[in-house]
Amino acid sequence: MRRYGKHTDEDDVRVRPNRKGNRPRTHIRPKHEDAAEGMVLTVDRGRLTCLVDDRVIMAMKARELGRKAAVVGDRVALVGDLSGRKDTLARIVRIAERTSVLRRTADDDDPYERVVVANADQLAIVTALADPEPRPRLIDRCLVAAFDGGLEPLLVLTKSDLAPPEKILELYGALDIPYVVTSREELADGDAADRVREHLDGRITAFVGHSGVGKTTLVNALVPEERRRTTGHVNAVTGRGRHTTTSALALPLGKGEGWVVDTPGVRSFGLHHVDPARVIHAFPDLEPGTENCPRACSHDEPDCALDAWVEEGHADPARLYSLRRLLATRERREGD
Ligand SMILES: Nc1nc2c(ncn2[C@@H]2O[C@H](COP(=O)(O)OP(=O)(O)O)[C@@H](O)[C@H]2O)c(=O)[nH]1
Ligand SMILES: [Mg+2]
Ligand SMILES: [Zn+2]
Repeated sequence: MRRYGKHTDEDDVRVRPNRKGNRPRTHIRPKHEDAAEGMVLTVDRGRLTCLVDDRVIMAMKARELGRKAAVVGDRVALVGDLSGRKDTLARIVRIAERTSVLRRTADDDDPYERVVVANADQLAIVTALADPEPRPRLIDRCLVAAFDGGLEPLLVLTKSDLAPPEKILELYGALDIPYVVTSREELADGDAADRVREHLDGRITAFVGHSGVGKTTLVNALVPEERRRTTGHVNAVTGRGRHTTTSALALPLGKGEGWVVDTPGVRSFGLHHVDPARVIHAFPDLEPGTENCPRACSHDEPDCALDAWVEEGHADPARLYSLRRLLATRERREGD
């Protein structure tokens, strides 16, 4: 069985996700042999909305889980009242091993890390081309979190009706990260959703980005209201693009077509949990240039080979600046 290193110490391995259609393999705990398998759709003050078969069920975690917390995207085992009727509450008795973990801390100095989404395959980093202005350093931080958490990045550049994408694409085009550019017009005629959907097929995609970049608008364009209603989320989504996004929220694209996870806007993406030595992996345009670095190079010292790498035109100077700034904020607090 594949183990995911440090992710497993947080949650005991009890149930495996029922990915390939075979029955979930349940280990130990004969106590809850009859537990049903479900997926956490959203969390609100200790109440977890879960999908079991086609039923939306409210649940809380069982005492035996101790301090382990289930998050959106978690595969869980549930017992108790699974009817999904009003005012019923099931109990979550197990959390399955996670295939990926998107984590963030409030800032780099904050050791308290929260798991934003579990089991996502892809991280859609949503950036508006204007209103609000793109913030490459936030993009870089999201990229680090994606690489560190085992998610494939997807760049979604919204509001191209307000500003052109060229400048941002110059910075990120070299990274071989798939990207989609969307506009208000394309949102209206369905083209935006179609083009984003091409990247979502069958996978769980978490949408992150600064507040106001258009995450909820996009997610709503991807998931018709009809389907939002069947998973009971229609109350959380009020009107066009309006959404009181306080917790991540998983929405189904359709049977076997995957999931999208809307998340609350982030101002910063703290990376306290990421080993600085791993940060460079999120800079594939710079990483090959570190071959000539001195051993244990901080990449911010006179002998660092990255200056030459950039001078030779292998990467954009802005990217090196961004890397250095990110590494520096890992050491001391600094605004983004
Ligand atoms: N001009 C323009 N506005 C957009 C576009 N996408 C979303 N918006 C607007 O941007 C605002 C914030 O959108 P919202 O989806 O709530 O952003 P979120 O905070 O990232 O979820 C809303 O007023 C949307 O109508 C776009 O492509 N072009
Ligand atoms: Mg939103
Ligand atoms: Zn170096």
